[in-house]
Amino acid sequence: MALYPFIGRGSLGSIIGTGPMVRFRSCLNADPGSQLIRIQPERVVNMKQSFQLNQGLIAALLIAMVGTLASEACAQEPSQAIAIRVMTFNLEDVRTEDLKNGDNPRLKALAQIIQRIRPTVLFLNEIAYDLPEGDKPGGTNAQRFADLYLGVSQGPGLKPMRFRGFMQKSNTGMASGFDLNRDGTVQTQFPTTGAKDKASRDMGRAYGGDCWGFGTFPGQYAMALLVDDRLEILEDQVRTFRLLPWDYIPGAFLPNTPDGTEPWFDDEERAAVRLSSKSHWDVPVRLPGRGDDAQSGRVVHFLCSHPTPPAFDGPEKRNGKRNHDEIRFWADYVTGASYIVDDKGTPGSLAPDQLFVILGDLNADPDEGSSYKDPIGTVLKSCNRINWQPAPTADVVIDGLDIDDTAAWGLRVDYVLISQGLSIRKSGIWRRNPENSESFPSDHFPVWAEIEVPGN
Ligand SMILES: [Ca+2]
Ligand SMILES: [Ca+2]
Ligand SMILES: [Ca+2]
Repeated sequence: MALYPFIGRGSLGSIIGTGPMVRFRSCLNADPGSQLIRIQPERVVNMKQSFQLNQGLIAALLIAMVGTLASEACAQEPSQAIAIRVMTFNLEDVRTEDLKNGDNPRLKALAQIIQRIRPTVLFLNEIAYDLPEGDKPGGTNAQRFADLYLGVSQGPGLKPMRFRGFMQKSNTGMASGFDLNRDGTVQTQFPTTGAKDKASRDMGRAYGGDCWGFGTFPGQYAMALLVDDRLEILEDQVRTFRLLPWDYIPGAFLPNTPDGTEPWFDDEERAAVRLSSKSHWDVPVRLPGRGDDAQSGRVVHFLCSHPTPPAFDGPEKRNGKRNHDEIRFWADYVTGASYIVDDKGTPGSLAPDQLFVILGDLNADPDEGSSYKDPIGTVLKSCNRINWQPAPTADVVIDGLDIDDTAAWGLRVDYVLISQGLSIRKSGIWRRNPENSESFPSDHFPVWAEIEVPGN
């Protein structure tokens, strides 16, 4: 029997969600000898009910389901679609020192939540990019989080998960050498990481305000994409847009001084100022193909970013305007805009036939908050390449929060948005506290979606 690569490794994701017209292929473990499992419609598990179960029961239920399904080997014929579970989670300022070992209590709590949701593809916001030191390469924090926390069971019944971590440089906390916040000084010194006194806080703010993207030390608030380690990240086709000048966008909302008499950035700054406050990534991932033909698997592009919050600025709204244009970039990228150049100098946008998922904390809510010109509602929602869906909702009600709010301060800011050609079978916002905890370990709640990818 041919071995099929695996989606979701025994997770809820691999074994829920078949409709009468669609069959999913799935294997239940990665060991040689894995069998192709065709999921029968009667095996459908109601996701909502599952999530409403006592958490302790979920793992037991999963194990039972896996056992049932694993015994049900089925024919090798290629199926028509694959379900993947995609998740985005702002971890709230995870730092390199938190990743020294696997013992940090807050990170263990974050990992426990991830192990309950069990995503196939996981995008993380606010995890520091570690700089290279001597022979040590930079950007190892993604894999460290994967190995030290997700690779270890975080509770009874929770299986370890194996991910490939993808991480690239971030503009956050990287000095520009310009007085970008126009406070009269070019700040290039950052305070000791973790110092909490007022002088250090002020120094951090002043430093961050002159960086390419706000950060109180180099690499703070970076991003990571974690992909089930049996899926292939097409590394040589990854495109990053960290360096793209903001000024390249036709009609960019570059700010003016509050009295409107002159541009906020002078000519030299304007030519250099970057659109992306962290980075914008297009990470193509190949899903399992037919039989031994790995190349036949569909490719999904994960479009990852973390636009700056439309706040912490002045009446010139430089952050609000940047937030708008950072979000607008994705609509431009998927509809053939001609101004786009990636960090390797290659021009061009995403080919029109490609499948994609936009992921991340976009720092904008379409119906409240302080966004500049509502980039979610006006730009993304009307983009004809995006298959706009109702907002995911939470199954836990919290006083003062709307059912679709993903941040503790009451906004929908975290998104999993799909392209035309993809569909969402189920989605949700996870608000349950970790076991034995009275609080949630981040100021954001993760958003997940079961995405159906058509076969070739
Ligand atoms: Ca300054
Ligand atoms: Ca809202
Ligand atoms: Ca709200």
